[in-house]
Amino acid sequence: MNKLPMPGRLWLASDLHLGPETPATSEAFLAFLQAAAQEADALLLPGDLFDAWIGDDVIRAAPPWLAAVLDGLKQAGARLPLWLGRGNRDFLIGEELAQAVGARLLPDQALLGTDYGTVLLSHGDEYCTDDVAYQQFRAMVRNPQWQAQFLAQSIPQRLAMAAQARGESMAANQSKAAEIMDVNAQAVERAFLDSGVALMVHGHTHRPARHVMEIGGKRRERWVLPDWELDHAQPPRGGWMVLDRDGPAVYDVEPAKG
Ligand code: LP5
Ligand code: MN
Repeated sequence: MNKLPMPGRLWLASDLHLGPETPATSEAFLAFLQAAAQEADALLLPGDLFDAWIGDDVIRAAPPWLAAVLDGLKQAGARLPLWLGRGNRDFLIGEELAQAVGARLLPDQALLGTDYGTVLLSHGDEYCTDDVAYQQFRAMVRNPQWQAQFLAQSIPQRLAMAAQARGESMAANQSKAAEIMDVNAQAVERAFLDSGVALMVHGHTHRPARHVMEIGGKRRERWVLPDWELDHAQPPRGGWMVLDRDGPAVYDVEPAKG
């Protein structure tokens, strides 16, 4: 794995799940982007920025909610290094989107050379190996042939398939045991040993936490980023990580007043 030099004060946020039905979350995210542009040295968004991403070609005729998000990303991308990762909802993010907003794409497992040492950053879904049905779905949709066939369909067809997949996913999750939808301890251990890092950061599970453990005779920390939900949850929630020479810290977002 190549290490990406990532000096200075990093801001990280994942699992925003932005879409046409998340105006309050989008508004909080746009404010967050502006704050990042002022205070951070780089901004990293390691997956599920979008609720469902059906292909970069949607930006050519972006609906208003998306145009606003793209505009905010573009303004941020013009002021600081902006990195986009792919999650399980937006695995189809590609170069067209990245270029349009002045971002670079993160590899699925990114080694970051930070002022706090080397950090392993990912979305996190790859470590949920107990969720066999999900891993089968992941293998299918990560297959380049499947992606080419999916992208060859019209936007309305793809939107309909995405809606169906979201519905089936929500139904499937109702009947899964909670532990199955968390990371697998061996998968985490392997990631620590293979990468050699002392700090791993990911999102996806919506279980924000700091886990301290010893693996291979070395102290390791796994930090889980929070998801954002300022439209349909009471109380609204969301947050981001600041990672600098002093290590990681997580902050809650403020819902917009008004
Ligand atoms: O996303 P979330 O939080 O609900 O649950 C995830 C896992 N589910 C997914 C599936 C996505 O939500 C689907 C939306 C992707 C939109 C992208 C657009 C491209 C369209 C793709 C069209 C096929 O990631 C869920 C995990 C959970 O995280 C916790 O880790 O458990 O995994 C599943 O729910 C997988 C299911 O168990 C089985 C697969 C259901 C989808 C079936 C696809 C049907 C396609 C129909 C097309 C006509
Ligand atoms: Mn996710």
